[in-house]
Amino acid sequence: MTDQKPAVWYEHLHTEKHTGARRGRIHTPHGVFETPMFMPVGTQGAVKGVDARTLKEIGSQFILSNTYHLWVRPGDELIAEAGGLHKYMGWDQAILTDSGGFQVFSLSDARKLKEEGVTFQNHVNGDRMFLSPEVAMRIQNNLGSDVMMQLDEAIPYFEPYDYVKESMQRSLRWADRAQQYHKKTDSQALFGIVQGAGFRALRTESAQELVKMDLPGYAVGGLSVGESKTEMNRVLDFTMPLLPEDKPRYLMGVAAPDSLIDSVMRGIDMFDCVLPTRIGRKGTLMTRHGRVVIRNAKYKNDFTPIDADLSYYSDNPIRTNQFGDLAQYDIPGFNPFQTLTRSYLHHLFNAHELLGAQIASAHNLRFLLQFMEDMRRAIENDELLEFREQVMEEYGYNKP
Ligand code: PRF
Repeated sequence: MTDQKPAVWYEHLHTEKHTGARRGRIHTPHGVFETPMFMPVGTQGAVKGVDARTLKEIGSQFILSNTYHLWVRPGDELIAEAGGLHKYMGWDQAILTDSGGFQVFSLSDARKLKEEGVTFQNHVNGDRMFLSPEVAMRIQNNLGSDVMMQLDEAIPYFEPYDYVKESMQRSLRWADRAQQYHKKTDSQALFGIVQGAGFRALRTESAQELVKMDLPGYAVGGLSVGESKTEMNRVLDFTMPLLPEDKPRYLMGVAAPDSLIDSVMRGIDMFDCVLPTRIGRKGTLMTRHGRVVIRNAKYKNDFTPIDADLSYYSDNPIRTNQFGDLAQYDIPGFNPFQTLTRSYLHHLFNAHELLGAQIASAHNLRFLLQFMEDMRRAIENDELLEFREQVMEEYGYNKP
């Protein structure tokens, strides 16, 4: 028995007194990052409209990319030849790759699901492809991500019990096969994904079996797929206590501010979602006071800042904490969210200038990253419930 740490491991710093929310750090081969965290999504090896330098300036830690998309185009072997995904895309911090399960089930046509894996037609050129737990691992090994996700089947929340059970148990067998295949455990960590829709017995079986496998981290999948917030919280209420406290816990595909807080209160450390960049590039800003649709005519003559509440990570070096935030950047300069006006951003969207989509995407990511920084501080100060109340009030969730 050695006590050698896996490639990715969780360091616990503080438990919030009133809610049990966790404040910690995740150690990876590409740095140490503060939790709870939000990971911007770079599906095709690019966070849409936001370059690596800007990502750092706004305080990104991990980013997420996708096995499925990079496999289809440009190909995982090409990326391996280029020296791996970090080098290929110029990102020297941590990368998590999703396994392709969710994307195959949401994007591709003519799927055939078997015990062995899933055959489908890709969405780019219609070629038939076969994805199995082993293929997903081989691709992620080629990409060289810090965290790799097991192949799972992402099913709609309201499937009947018998199907959810069959699917969840298959995903467990796929986790086992992924673990058998994975050899690069010193440089890449494999996370398991708890499934089981809204059924307590199935979530319990899934969590317990995955925990027996002693994986370095666990995700909760199959949520935020159409069920209500109450239902999501209920699933987290009975699932989270089953996961080990000394490992990272990741809720896949969530970015609504109220859900981020509610999930952190139940013990989640990591999130990702396409929402901020997807709505940003169409002209919707996520702000502390709810959403702002910048194309709206009322912003034409609005010479107030795009978002007066938003710091640029680099212009606020006092955003440290009692633990000493490890992810600090000292890049002097310009805060576009405070310097530029809503009128200007409205104009950019009206004139179809690319810069509009870029600024709004970076804005929404910065909003969520700053939101997580504020949440981390609230946990450190045992004030998460007050933080929640304030957010619910300001964001307008409490209003009828
Ligand atoms: N599985 C995988 N990726 C995902 C999900 C899942 O269940 C979700 C569900 N919200 C988002 N992304 N592999």
